[in-house]
Amino acid sequence: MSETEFHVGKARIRLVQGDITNMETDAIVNAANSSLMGGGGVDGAIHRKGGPKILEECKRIRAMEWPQGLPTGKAVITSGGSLKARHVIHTVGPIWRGGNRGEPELLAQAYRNSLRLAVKKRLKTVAFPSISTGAYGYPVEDACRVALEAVKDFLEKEDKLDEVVFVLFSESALQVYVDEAKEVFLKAIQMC
Ligand code: AR6
Repeated sequence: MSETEFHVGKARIRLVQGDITNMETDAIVNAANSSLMGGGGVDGAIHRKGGPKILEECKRIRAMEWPQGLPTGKAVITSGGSLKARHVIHTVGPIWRGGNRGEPELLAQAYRNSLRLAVKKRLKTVAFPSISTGAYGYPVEDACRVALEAVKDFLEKEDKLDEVVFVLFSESALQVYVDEAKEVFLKAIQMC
């Protein structure tokens, strides 16, 4: 097993460094904000490369389903526009406010609700960025544990996904995720 690849049931979890907009998974997840109208970071990159179709669909979702904005932890889906991925799942991670304002649970919800939506749409492969760890200021060492645990818990209960990829923008973020993934995934195996 390569050190950046782990398994839960029949699903594979991969950790890679790169730009999520290049992924060819069925869906890529966007670390959006409640407005769903785009922004900086990974959100900006997805809308730039995916083209105006994604924003049009986001506007429709706002008008039809979430006129007040998408609440933190929830997820919605659009097409991938001109991206290689056929779909974009937009979720809103929590803004870091010191860790005692429900941030871990809200971050876990963002991952869980994104995966639920992927299963509902019969998608098989999903790529995530490191939600909340840019503009929203969530320390990556804390966020990665929440992210990996949430994905592991989901895959233990649900066997319809083939692959979940974490796409980390920097070498240092990748290293933090790899170290934590060894704790989260390999410890569980040793305990069995
Ligand atoms: N591919 C993969 N990861 C990326 C990419 C990319 N192309 N670009 C940035 N990252 P952020 P957040 C990493 O700020 O913290 C936006 O303005 C980045 O290094 O994109 O959830 C939204 O509109 C970091 O590790 O998302 C919201 O207003 C991670 O993605 C707000 O930022 C997340 O950084 C959301 O903040």
